[in-house]
Amino acid sequence: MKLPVAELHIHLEGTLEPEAILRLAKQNGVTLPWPSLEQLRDQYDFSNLQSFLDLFYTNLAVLRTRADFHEITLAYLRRAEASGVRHVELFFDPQAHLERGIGLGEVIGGIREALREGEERFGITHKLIACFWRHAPAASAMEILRTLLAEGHQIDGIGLDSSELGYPPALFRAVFDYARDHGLHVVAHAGEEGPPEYIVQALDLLKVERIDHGIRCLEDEGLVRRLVSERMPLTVCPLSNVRLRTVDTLADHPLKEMLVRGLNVSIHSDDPAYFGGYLDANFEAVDRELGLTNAERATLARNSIESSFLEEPAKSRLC
Ligand code: ES4
Ligand code: ZN
Repeated sequence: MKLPVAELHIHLEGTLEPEAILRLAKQNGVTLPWPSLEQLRDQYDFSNLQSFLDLFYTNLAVLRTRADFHEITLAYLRRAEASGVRHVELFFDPQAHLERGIGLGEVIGGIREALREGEERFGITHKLIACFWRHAPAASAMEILRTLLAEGHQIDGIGLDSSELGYPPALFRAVFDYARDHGLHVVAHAGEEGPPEYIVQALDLLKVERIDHGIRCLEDEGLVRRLVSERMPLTVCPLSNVRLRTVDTLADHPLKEMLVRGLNVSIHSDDPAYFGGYLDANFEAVDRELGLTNAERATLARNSIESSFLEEPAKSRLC
């Protein structure tokens, strides 16, 4: 992939490759339910979002120290450079680490240091986005957000992720109000497994600047028209959608239809170590199965940069 692209939908914890999981488990004295690479790899057949999240959260037990977070962030950036990524907006789940007794300073310190190093070594610029779990109480998100700000941890925005069904964005209205009032960018996963109504809530109640996934918007004509007229970015993750069975096969993926409808879509990799590949693999798979024109390829790449939170003039330099 030659065009410059921005990776706007990637969970740091989702870049943890099986080999790294076993190596860190050994190094940190952590016992996992699957001791060999073969047994671990056997777990990667998902039936829906929750079946993936169960594995994803279990594997996080191997991340213990600031050095671990530094190492996996730098490993990701090295891989990202190879796939043409010029700017990354990295998600991480503070609750996944706090609940295991790992402090915010260890997590964010390790990540930030690697992001700075990655910028020097690979020229990849970055933003860091703390995602809150929608399956946890909004009060937990609010408490952590207050702490992040009070202790001066460097984050650029907040997001909302984890199990979607049954946890409407409306629950997190106060958290997002607080984040926006404190100058943070705001995004939310919506319309991955959840209904179009969740996308509407994310727009109206959380006032998000981007929707992560959003593919179920196509079930609501009025919503599609609104998203088009507002040029609302939708960060679509094709391989993720196939592996979590939100679409049957890549050939059935609505990405092309979304482009044709004039939606502001871009391609991203979500949890590349779990879903079969990084940004380049997502582009290649879409190209192979849906057949992109040169103009569509250029539009997808440009949308990713325009939808980023990069400030000018850095943004224009990449377009
Ligand atoms: C996620 Cl694919 C996906 N959806 C929702 N939350 C997530 N956290 C990590 N990957
Ligand atoms: Zn995601």
